[in-house]
Amino acid sequence: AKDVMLRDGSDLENKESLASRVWISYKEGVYDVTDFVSQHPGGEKLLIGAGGPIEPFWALYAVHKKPYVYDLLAEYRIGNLSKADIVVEDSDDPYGNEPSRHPVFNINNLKPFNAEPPLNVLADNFITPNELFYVRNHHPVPDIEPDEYELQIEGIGFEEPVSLTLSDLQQLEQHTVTAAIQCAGNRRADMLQHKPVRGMNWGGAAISNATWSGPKLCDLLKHLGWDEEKFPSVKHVWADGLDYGPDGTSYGASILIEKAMDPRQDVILALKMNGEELPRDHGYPVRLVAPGVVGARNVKWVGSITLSEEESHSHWQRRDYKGFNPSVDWHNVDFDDKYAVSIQNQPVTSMVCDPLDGASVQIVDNKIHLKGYAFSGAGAKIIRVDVTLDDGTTWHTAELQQDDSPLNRCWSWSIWEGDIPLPEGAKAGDEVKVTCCAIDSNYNRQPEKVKNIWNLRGCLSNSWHSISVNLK
Ligand code: MTE
Ligand code: MO
Repeated sequence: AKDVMLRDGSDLENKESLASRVWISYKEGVYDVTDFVSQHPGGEKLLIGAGGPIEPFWALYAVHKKPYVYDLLAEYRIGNLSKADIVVEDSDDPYGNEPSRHPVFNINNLKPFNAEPPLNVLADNFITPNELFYVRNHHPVPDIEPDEYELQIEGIGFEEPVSLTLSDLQQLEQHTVTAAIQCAGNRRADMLQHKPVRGMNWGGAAISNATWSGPKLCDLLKHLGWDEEKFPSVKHVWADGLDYGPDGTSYGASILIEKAMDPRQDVILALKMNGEELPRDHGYPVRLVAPGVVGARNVKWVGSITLSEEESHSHWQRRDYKGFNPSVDWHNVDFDDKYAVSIQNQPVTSMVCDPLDGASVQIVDNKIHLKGYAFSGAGAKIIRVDVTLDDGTTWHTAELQQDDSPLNRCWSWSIWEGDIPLPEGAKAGDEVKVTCCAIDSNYNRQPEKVKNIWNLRGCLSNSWHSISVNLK
């Protein structure tokens, strides 16, 4: 078995190349993962451990240590290590310098840290307090010295990268926008109930609402003398983070030039969140806030901005966060398909947050009190949230708490609330199904069923939300 391990593993040049076969060991098993690596998004992460035990590398990617990965690996097993060769290496924990977090979080994954607040806590605040704002990290949180921070601006129109300090950014005109950020995987748990998907098992609280302040990206580029008219070939603006994975790649994504350069689209380089400096978990010291655009493009710890003809080459832009026909699954998925478009703007969604599913609810005057959030992307404001307690026979309209933004330039979520009349004859001891559906200013409404929007990565799970409550 040792010979097998060394065949490629002894040669550093070769071991990262797919031209030859790639071997790893896990516990006592030896696996030929060549095909796994090319067929699974993120599979190339295995390459850093090629030619040796995979355990120390998986310690960095705890999220991969899920039973389905073991199942997937099983079919690539080609043999066993001899007893003498079984070594499990220790590695320094790259997650040794994480910020402290609020104990109320439901933690989906510790390393990297991924957590959401309980739904009924989330809906209590129109502006989510910083310490309750959901966290979605792909890497360890970088620890950035403000004095050493530099933002590089580069790409088409810049002969050389321009470097800016934090105080350069602070001296530009500051804008404040109220914007919800939502993960593409929010409510993935609902999609899972229809059919298994691959991804972090988020409930409905991978969305939060904050006020963000900083210079507009378009103002910054104009300030540097960059003229959009002169460079019509630029179609995408990349943002790359200063958080790195074990293979040295940083998190990155891109947004469209139309979004970035239109002053009314309110794309900012946020320096503040709810009036305070950004918390480390949310991108200290600088974060791209592209309101109305899916969370994944709101790059934290921004280290560089690149103007390009192409969208970002990052894994998260091209091999993740895309939607597919419900009949596409892992055996026939093609992330390069021309119809597999990277998610930017988000569709309309809503949730019942309080009470929680399965809770007991007090009847008052033949009504029950319900509360939740509603949100839509691309600046569409929520115009109505309808609620039914009898499976759609009777709909009631909830009250909305909103900011004062116009109908087509709203980046905030809405909190909905109401004393909703019970169906006739409903009494204490009964179970009632509660369903909500939001409508946005484009008169788009949520799809009724999850079945027809199911996709293998569990993205954009926005069908009607239902819970059951017990009347008391
Ligand atoms: N930016 C960097 N640099 N690294 C990341 O891991 N995660 C993205 C995005 N920006 C991420 C990032 C994803 S997928 C989401 S949903 C949001 O940040 C989460 O933002 P939050 O942690 O402030 O809620
Ligand atoms: Mo996300």
